[in-house]
Amino acid sequence: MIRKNNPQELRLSPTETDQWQKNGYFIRHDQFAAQEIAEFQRAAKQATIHAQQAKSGGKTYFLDHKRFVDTQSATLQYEHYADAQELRVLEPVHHFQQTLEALVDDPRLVSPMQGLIGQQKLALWTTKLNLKPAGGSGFGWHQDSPYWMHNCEHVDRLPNVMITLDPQHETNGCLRIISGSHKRGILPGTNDGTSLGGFFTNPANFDLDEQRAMVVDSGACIFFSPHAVHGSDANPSAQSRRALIFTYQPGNHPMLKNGQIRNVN
Ligand SMILES: O=C(O)CCC(=O)C(=O)O
Repeated sequence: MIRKNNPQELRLSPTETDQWQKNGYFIRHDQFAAQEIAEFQRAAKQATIHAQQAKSGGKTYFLDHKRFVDTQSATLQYEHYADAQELRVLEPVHHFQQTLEALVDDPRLVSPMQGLIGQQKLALWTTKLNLKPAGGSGFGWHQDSPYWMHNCEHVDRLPNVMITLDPQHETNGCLRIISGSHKRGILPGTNDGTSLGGFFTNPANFDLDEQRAMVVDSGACIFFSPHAVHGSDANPSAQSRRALIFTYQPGNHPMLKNGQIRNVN
């Protein structure tokens, strides 16, 4: 059942607070109606078109043979096969489309985030669109906090919410989280000599048996800690597995990519 836009009803429940502390994540199913999800899907498509159009003026670089393009307003990550033209991640994404800009202020995201961050006044840290197209690549086990700690002094207070735009199964590369891994703060990377290796969590520091597959329908919200070790498999299915990930922070602090302050209304 979709919750009403009643801030009282949207607050963290004691069970969710408990799950957050114990597991580093919790899930709310059925947060958005099919019509809203269809609108987010349309907005996501338009955002990728606009971002791809802007990329000719951007700066292209490769890390471990993976292509990235930084434009004035976003970073585009491409799929990992040679000469891929297909986008894998667009960050940030909300500013490309009014629907996504408005979603930043949606009480279904903001109210629980106020509880997780522990204050009313919030700002946005970053937003991502993970496209995971048919045949798209997975994400190795990592925490977000090691990526962010150099740009932020409150890295413990950057909770994520994944808003699912397609059903997510074990067979299309759903998000996986190592339950309880957030409790140990920032963990060592793999240091395997690659450029990105340091950002992938050293497997000696978490227990794979504690992984939980986030099997949900579209319209779900998966709230997870910036310290939670997480990742996902590739998508061998014939359909995309799209998701938005919005990350919030205490108010009046600048966003990750553009340094602007985007307070939540
Ligand atoms: O979309 C996914 O499956 C994982 C995303 C992820 O780990 C990330 O964006 O940091």
